[in-house]
Amino acid sequence: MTKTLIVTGGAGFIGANFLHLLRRERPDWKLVNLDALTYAGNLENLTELEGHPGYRFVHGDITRPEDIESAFTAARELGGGVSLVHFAAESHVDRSIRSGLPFVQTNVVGTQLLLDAARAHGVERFVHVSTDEVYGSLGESGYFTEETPLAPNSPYSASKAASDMLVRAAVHTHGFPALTTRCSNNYGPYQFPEKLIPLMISKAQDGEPLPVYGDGKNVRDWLYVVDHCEAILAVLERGRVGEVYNIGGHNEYENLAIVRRVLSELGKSEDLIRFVKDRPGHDRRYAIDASKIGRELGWKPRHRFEEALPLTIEWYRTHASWLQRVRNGAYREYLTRQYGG
Ligand code: NAD
Ligand code: TDX
Repeated sequence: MTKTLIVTGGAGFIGANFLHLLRRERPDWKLVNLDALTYAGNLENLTELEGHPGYRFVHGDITRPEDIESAFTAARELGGGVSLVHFAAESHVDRSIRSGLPFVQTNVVGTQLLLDAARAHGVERFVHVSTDEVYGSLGESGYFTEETPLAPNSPYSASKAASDMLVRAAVHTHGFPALTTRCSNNYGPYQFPEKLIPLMISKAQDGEPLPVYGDGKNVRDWLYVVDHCEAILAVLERGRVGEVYNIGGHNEYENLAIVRRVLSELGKSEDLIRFVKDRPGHDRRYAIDASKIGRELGWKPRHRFEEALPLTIEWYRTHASWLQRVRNGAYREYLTRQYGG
């Protein structure tokens, strides 16, 4: 099995958790992290990896072919056959509603450039990290399977669906060794506090109002980020090339139930809840059928929501300075130090 891995977007939420998992579980692997450090990228997510001889950070953008080349050069210097796990993306639905173009640039154009470079360099395996949102919205019942037709509803999910199609085309046309994962909503350490759970934790801690979109009855299928990372590792090592694997935990909750739980864990009053204008085109319900990855790769989530949500809240409480530095912008100091702007 490959010992050198290029990870794109490793300074973001899931990518950072994945790099930490690999350091623990595959300590002999060499790791290259290619990340543009957009607002969502935070090198403070990776301080434990800094200076490690088998780890290289490449500050680069997947929409720039020369930056992708730099990552392959770093991988070559580390030696061994190369595989790639592709997390880098614009990932926030609300931002995509305000402005779709960066989503097309990174998620669509960036993914194609990465596929071209990875093919030219003969990567052994390429895991494309996608999302359940490409399937659109469910009614009261049913689950997304890998055969559910794609019906994305936001500029974010449309750009992810487009990237999935480009990966599919690379497999079909060029016999490129790619695999695609589609996971439900993640929560856990290092998540940027624009997403529901860390936003609500952060606001509740500060006694600020908690904005709940619409009637609060939209349903998401929540998975602890470490479970997602373990699933990606299983797909990387043992998945069948060309296949799509859904990942999820059968853990559906209405948004309002999540917000109430956060408040109750923190001992705060529900008076902080504010119902606000709905997200335009807001998907009603996501729920994943993850039986294929269970059957084929033996993966199943190890963390129960009832335990992992309190663990997550505790992580944000004990990492108050991480949260504060994200909220006040101090986590961007690295860029100023390095590049003077
Ligand atoms: P994130 O927004 O926290 O992190 C994205 C990372 O990508 C950041 O470090 C950012 O700097 C980097 N990046 C963005 N544009 C780049 C570019 N042009 N070149 C290089 N790097 C760039 O995202 P996340 O929540 O960690 O999601 C990671 C992946 O998982 C995404 O592809 C997302 O679609 C997918 N996903 C996320 C969830 C979830 O609940 N968060 C669920 C399913 C799938
Ligand atoms: O302030 C809020 N109030 C609110 O009610 C925010 C930020 C969200 N919400 C609702 C909207 C959604 O129904 O909470 C739910 C979750 O919202 P997000 O955290 O923005 O996640 P979602 O839109 O479901 O998308 C996420 O899951 C799939 C990630 O951001 C994607 O990257 C991933 O692909």
